[in-house]
Amino acid sequence: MTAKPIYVLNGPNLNLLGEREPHIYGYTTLADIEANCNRTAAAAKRGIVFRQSNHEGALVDWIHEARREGDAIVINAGALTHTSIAIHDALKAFSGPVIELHITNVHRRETFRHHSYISFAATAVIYGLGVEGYHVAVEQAARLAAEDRVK
Ligand code: CA2
Repeated sequence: MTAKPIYVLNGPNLNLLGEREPHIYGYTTLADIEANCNRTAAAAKRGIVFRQSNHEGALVDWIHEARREGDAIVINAGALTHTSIAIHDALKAFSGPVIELHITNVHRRETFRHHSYISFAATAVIYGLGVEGYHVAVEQAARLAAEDRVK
């Protein structure tokens, strides 16, 4: 069967990467990250679907789309990580590998960032590697998908 793409989904405010708060998130833009993810996926002979939204429902819809069209999900849900049972429930309905990703080490930040609804539905969690985490996440998502790994 032909390999389906890896969905790389980004939540609220991540469109501001590289423009605001560079002391926390660095100077790399989301477009740069998308280009890097494309390179990483291509090396693993995969495609990616790379998206960002500031709206919870859009992310839920894309997770549903990935149930039909994708082999794995990498998700940085932004602040929705800490609040969204809807994203948790949608991810639970996805049978392939899910990698939760955060640019920063959320456990060194405010306590409200320490809890994640996404982690309950994730295969693996990567945080604190900066934007390089996307590369690691896509590489590992491709590996897990190639192994036909389910959650
Ligand atoms: O570390 C991460 O990747 C986060 O998911 C980023 C979220 C934050 O709410 C999570 O706790 C951790 C925030 C993304 C907002 O990104 C911005 C980038 C530039 C300027 C302002 C916000």
